Formats: sequence, C-alpha cells, structure tokens
Amino acid sequence: MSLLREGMLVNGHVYSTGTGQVGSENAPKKGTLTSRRSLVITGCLALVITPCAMVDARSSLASPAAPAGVTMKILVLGGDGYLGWPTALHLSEAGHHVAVLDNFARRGYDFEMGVDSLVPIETLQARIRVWHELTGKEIGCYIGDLTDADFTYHVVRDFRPDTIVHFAEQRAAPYSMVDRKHAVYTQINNVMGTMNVLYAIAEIDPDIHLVKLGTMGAYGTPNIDIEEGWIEIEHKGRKDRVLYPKRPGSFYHLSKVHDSHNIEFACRIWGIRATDLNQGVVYGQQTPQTARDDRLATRYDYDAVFGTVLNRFVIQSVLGEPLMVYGNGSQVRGIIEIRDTVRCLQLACENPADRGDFRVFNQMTQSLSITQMAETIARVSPEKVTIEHLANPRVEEEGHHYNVVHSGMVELGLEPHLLSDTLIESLFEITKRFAHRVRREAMIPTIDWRRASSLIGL
Ligand code: NAD
Ligand code: USQ
Repeated sequence: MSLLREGMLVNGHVYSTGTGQVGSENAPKKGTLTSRRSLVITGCLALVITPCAMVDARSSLASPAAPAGVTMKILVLGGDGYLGWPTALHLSEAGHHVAVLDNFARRGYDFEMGVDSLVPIETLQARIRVWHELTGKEIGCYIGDLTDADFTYHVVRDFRPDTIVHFAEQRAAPYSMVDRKHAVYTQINNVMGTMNVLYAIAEIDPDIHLVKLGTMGAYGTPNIDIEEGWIEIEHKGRKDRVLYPKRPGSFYHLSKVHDSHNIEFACRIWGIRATDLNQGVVYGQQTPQTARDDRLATRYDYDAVFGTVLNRFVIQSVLGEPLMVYGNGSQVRGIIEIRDTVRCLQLACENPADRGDFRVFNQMTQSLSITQMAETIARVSPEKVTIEHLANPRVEEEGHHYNVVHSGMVELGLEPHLLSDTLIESLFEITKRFAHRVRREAMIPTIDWRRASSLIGL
C-alpha cells in the first residue's frame, strides 16, 4: 500500500491523484488557492500554518448556501473540546464533510491547574484516526489559533466551508474571574478570535453560514421573560425590535455578549448569515458516536473551574462526596443534554440563516433550580447522597424570575431529552470506571467573584 496520500507535500509539491477528498487541494469550492503546504496522515489532514495567496472575496457573493438535506462542508472550530469533538463526529456520521480546528488551549488550562479530564482522552490526531478506522470517514484537521488572523484566513480559504461551527473559546466563567490576566486573556481570545472569523467570512466567502456558540448566561436573570435573542419594545409611543438586553455574570459571559454584538453588526453591514446559539449548561458525556470506542471519548470535567454543575453532582455522588450547592440553590439555569447539543448543531447547520440575518436560538431544553438538579441526582444515584450548601463564591441572584422562550430549535425538529427521563445511569457507570482519577481537592471552589484576584492550580 502506498504511503502517499492526496495533498501530501512531497519535495515541495502537493501530491495529487486527482480524485479529491475532504479538505484536499481540489475540493470542489469557489476561488483558487495559489499556495499550500499540508500533510495528510491516515484519516487526518494536518495543516502547516502558512497564509495562502489572496482569493477574490467578491467573486462568491452571489452563491447560495447548501439547502437542508444536502451534504455540506462544515468546519468545526474548537473541535478538540468537550462539545466540538462529539459534534464533529455527529456531523460526519450524518454525511457531512467535516474538518476540525483547535489550538489545544483547553488541554493547556488543565496543565496550568494540575487537573485532567475524568475520562482519559486521546490526542486529536489519534481520535481522528480511530474514527477513520471505524467508519472509513475522513475528518480534516487544522492545528492553530483563531487569534492568528493569517492562520484563520488560511483555513477558510483552504477548506472552503459552507458552514463554520464556532465552539473555540475559553468557556469557563470561574477561569475568567481568576484575576486580571485570566479575564483579559478570555476576552481577547474570544472576541478577537470571533472577529477574525467574521472578517475571514466577509472577505473570502460571505455566503458561509456562521453557527456560533453563545450562552444563556449572557441574559443574566432579568425580572421579565427572556425572549429568543430579540425583543419588541415600545418607548414613548414608538416601537422597535432590538437585541434583548444583556446583564451577564462573569467576564466570560461578557465576552459572549461582545461576540453577539459584533456578529449582529457584521450581518447588518456585510450581509453575512449567522446563527447565535445561546446554550444553557450542558450535561452528559456520551453521544452514540463517542460511545463506539473508548478512544473516541470526549472530555468530562469535575474540577471547580471547568466542571459544570450537573456533571459535578454526578461525580460527587459517585465519590460519596456531598453535592456542592452554591448559595441557597434557588438560582435557576437552562440545561441541555450533550446528545441534544449535537442534534441542535446539526439542525442549525442544515437549516441556514438567510443572508443578512442574525438568527438567535435559546439552546436549552428545560429550566431547573440548582436545588432541583441536586435532588434529581440524589434520587437517581445508586449511592447514598448528601447535599451541602456552600457560601456562594459567585455574585448571582437567588430566588429570581426565570421564564425563557426556547421554541426555535423545537420548530426546527429537536425532540428534547429531559433530565428526568434521560439515561443518566450511563453517566454513573462512566464515573465509577474512572473515579480513581479524581483529585478531590480540585473539586473545591477557590475563585471568589468578590475579589479581583484568586488562586488556581493549587
Ligand atoms: P471546551 O473548552 O472543551 O472546547 C473549546 C475548544 O476550543 C478547546 O478544545 C480549545 O482548545 C479550543 N480553543 C479555545 N480558544 C481557541 C483559539 N483561540 N483558537 C483555536 N482553538 C481554541 O469547551 P466546550 O465545553 O466544548 O464549549 C464549547 C463552546 O460552547 C464554548 O464556546 C462555550 O462557551 C459554549 N458553551 C458550552 C457550554 C457547556 O456547558 N460546556 C454551555 C453553553 C455554551
Ligand atoms: N453551581 C453550584 N455548584 C457547583 C457548580 C455550579 O451550585 O458545583 C451553580 C453556580 O453557582 C451557577 C450554576 O450552578 O449558578 C451553573 O454553574 P456552572 O459552573 O455549571 O455553569 P456556568 O458557570 O454558568 O458555565 C457553564 C459553561 C459555560 C456556559 C454556561 C451556560 O461552563 O461555557 O456558557 O454553562 S449558562 O449557564 O447558561 O450561561
């Protein structure tokens, strides 16, 4: 069997059989590339980070987005992450041509804090190889940082996606509240990365549909119902439709607000198309695709910085630790199971927003108070569970109004799994298998919202 693969760089020349593959030089897309250095390893296209020559942006202005049901080229930014990896597999299984991009920043935060995913995870390259072995499907792979504009443009020109799914941000509220350095990093990483993506779309192919992950926490907890992104207001006898007001609770959540404003502006001035998914807290660890093989597992965080509430409660219950409810537990959050997340992403990709439309969905399936979440886990857990209330390290309202419109995804076809009827038993099984990997002290929250500087990584 020949070691040569489509697109491999051999003595300075790109090797080509003329057949074309996902992410290959002769992928059937608009525009031309005049320089390229890439290397295909089995099932994985690894990109050397060099900017390509300019492509005429305006040449593609008139082309339509791929209609629903048609195979699309989808670039998943943050494809090594908790949600990005299962989404890439789900889209690949659905028949789309997928490439992932990541700079491994998330793995770096773990090194910084001295923790690791509860479930061991393979390298991105190994995961892609395993997926190829099991399914014969290729997933392209680009390693680099979205805040590097040359790299971002290069990838968009090279892969020529119909859709960009953007997960690639620093996503932990506590991490963004450690100190000045972490807050500034979070906002630069998130806002600048998204700006580079927006400009790449506008210059290279304004027809690309941006599907961007936002957060329910961007709204905060207003004393009125939360609409789906937009609200009609009447003021002094005049009416307007405006972006729903935001009052988020961390510098991370604020970065999502800034992103949303930037994306809405880009839709308005350049006529690009975008879907902003204000997602609630995700729980769960397996999707049908990741469950096929341990080597396809996605990460599962338990620490007080990146571990999210329901996953932490499951892990705490298995370890025999009390479930740590912050404050009195009456604060309510929107939640969604990981299998619904990947379906929502598929629905958003396959039903693109119109050109110029900044479309917003509240991507959650139910609202529960933290106490209700703890009580549900306590009821379902095979172990005897206790619930403990900690002084809330965050500044957040308790006992507030919370009524959210989240019908958009259901109208597109989502059939939600609710916490009570979800098979969280599998989560207990997974947790038991890997419980020996927990560093218990990492579960205790040390980041205090009321102070400008806290310690992590002890
Ligand atoms: P994650 O940290 O596991 O994944 C994000 C990935 O993006 C990581 O692999 C990271 O290395 C990569 N990344 C970060 N900055 C990058 C950059 N500048 N260039 C290239 N890659 C970069 O996070 P996740 O839990 O999978 O969340 C994905 C997205 O969904 C985030 O935008 C998050 O805000 C949003 N979201 C997550 C949840 C949740 O509960 N996990 C809920 C709502 C919204
Ligand atoms: N909480 C506890 N105990 C814990 C952990 C959290 O009571 O052990 C409480 C928090 O005080 C908060 C709620 O649970 O009221 C949610 O906290 P979380 O850490 O699970 O989630 P959050 O910080 O809001 O962030 C997570 C993801 C983020 C995403 C967000 C969606 O990390 O990427 O944007 O969920 S949302 O909450 O809708 O904004």
